[in-house]
Amino acid sequence: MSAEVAGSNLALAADVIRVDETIRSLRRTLKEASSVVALTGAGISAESGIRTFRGAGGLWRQYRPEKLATPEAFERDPKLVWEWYDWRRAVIQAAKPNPGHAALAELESRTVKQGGSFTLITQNVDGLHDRAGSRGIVKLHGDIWTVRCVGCGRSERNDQVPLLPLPPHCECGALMRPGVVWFGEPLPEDEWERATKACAAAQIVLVIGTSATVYPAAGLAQAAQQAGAKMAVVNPEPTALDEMAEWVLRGPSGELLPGLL
Ligand code: BV8
Ligand code: ZN
Repeated sequence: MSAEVAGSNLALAADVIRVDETIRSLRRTLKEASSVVALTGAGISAESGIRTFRGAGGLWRQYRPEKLATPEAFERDPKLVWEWYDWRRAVIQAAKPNPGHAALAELESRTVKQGGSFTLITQNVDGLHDRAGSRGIVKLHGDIWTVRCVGCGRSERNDQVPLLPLPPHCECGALMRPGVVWFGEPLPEDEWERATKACAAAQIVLVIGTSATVYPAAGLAQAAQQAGAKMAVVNPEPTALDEMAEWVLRGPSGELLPGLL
């Protein structure tokens, strides 16, 4: 074996040891923690086959978010926006929660069993955390499996795949829209309230699969850390939060999170 191959194998081995040590240290701290917050983004669903927004092959590569994920876009072309969500719902329905979602659900039940609190705050709208068994999920950006009236705000669950070709009308006469938070729209008050409260009391904040670029969600991890929480980042790529983190697990969450149990 040539010297550089031996060298790179050694470096690789050192990396694996580093990740293992980091996981062991985080696992120990989680065992003793009585209040844990997990903040997840599109990356935790990547291994379920759901495209992220900004990565290679990401949704925002093919579509411009301003073109589709805004109230103006829906106002201008309700059919186009409705079809985009219909397509995403079909992809999500065919997807399954991956070991990363399952590990968070298990971590939650262990923390609660030992008398602690565990709050899962997600930016995702795909509902995979619900299907993995997580409880009390804080959905900052809504839920792709609900529709809401533009007029009276009435919201209902809708699991239809495919959707009707056009957005239906509510009894009040206004159009129904996807029950998600678009750019330029405020986050749901009660969800934001729950998220900020949990972050203020957290001892550990796990930041998983998010580029931390969309606000105000992205600011929650920092808020938790400023309130005294230790931060762990789980992401195959570097993020702006890495330098504030006590633990950085460099890799896919589906592979790394089960190691925290
Ligand atoms: C608001 C639902 C105000 C819809 C979404 C200029 C500067 C700063 C802010 C702004 C600005 N201009 C506008 C704003 C505000 C804007 C914003 O932050 N824009 C950004 C783009 C700059 N925010 C808003 O508009 C918010 N509202 O501010 O309202 C207000 C207040 C009062 C009254 C009126 C108005 C609303 C934002 C919500 C938008 N809705 N989603 C839908 O899904 O269709 S955002 C959507 O994008 C997601 O929900 C998520 O939040 C975001 C994507 O981020 P990520 O989840 O992090 O995904 P991303 O692809 O970016 O990254 C994936 C990560 O995973 C990567 O790091 C990758 O490395 C990693 N990964 C990949 N594979 C894996 C992995 N990790 C682990 N394992 C793997 N296997
Ligand atoms: Zn209505």
